[in-house]
Amino acid sequence: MEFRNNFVTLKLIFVFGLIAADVDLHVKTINLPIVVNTWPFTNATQAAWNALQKNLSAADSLVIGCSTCEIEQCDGTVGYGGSPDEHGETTLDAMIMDGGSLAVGAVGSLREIKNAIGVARAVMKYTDHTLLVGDLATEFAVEMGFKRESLSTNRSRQMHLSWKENKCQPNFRKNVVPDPKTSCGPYSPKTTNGPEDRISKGISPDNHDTIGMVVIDSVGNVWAGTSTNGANNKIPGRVGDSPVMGAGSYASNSGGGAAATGDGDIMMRFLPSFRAVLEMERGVAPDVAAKIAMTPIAAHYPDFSGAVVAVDVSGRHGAYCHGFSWFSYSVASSANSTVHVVKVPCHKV
Ligand code: SD4
Repeated sequence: MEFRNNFVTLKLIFVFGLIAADVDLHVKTINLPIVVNTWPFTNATQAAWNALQKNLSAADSLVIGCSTCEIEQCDGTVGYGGSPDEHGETTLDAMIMDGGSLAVGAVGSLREIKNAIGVARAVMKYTDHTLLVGDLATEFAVEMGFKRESLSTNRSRQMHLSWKENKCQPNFRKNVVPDPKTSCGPYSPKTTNGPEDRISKGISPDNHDTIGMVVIDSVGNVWAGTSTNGANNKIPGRVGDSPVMGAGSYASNSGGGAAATGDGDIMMRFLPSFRAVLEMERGVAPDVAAKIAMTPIAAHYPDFSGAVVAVDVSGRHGAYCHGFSWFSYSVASSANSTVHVVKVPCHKV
């Protein structure tokens, strides 16, 4: 009997010890609030973090963070004056998502408005829709008080001129005449079609950097968003992955948030941000969730370049990338409020 009592006591100590250890572990991994965004766009991270510190909502902080990149034209691939299309015009894609209500606001191929993330927020706030595109998205933005102005700059005009002088190379056309590999349009369909395969257009960290941001406030409200001027020399009307929920970004208060950057025409076929968040909802660590999300893309398209950054509801973060040599993302959190950049080596074929 005495032995039995001792055994029960020992067993209880063991069980409570495990619970205590578990609680301790849990407390240590809570790292909220947190701001994470793609690439070393640290001014954007800082702006969002400062906003959180002033008790602004996660939504407002995210809009402030992404707007900072739009104003600074981060890497020339966010905001006005970058990635001119075949006509030389810059158009913008952006989205914002609330992980609590799962509400989304997004704009695609937005013309003549600089603050695309602001317009995406306005779509969420002032409409029951999810995604507005093109000229009519501009009309909506103007109604909501955004200024209509040209998105072209000397740099974007020069980029477009160089592209035309280089026989419009590279471009995104296929199975058309004249041969899009050697000549500019106008194009018309070829009667006998060639291969449907898509060749990677040389996407690298130098020419293709969307800002994707996840903000989680101190009580666990998860918001995610993106803003980009898309792909260089795109066909006018093209919308990339960035404003597509689940592709460009995704948020869920029960899993976390994720955002993608890279070759959007490929990425949006796999909804990698949605997939990463689903994995985190099942308790998978962010870096593993990002890897699970990206692996099928690389299996189908070995030439593909892109990355997913993921943050779970405890504020753990990680990323996975393919095709680039490396990918980096910026972080500020309760654990380390100094904005810092995490560099991740990428998987290559
Ligand atoms: C797009 N995914 O439009 C975007 C561009 C981009 O990193 O990421 N860049 O395809």
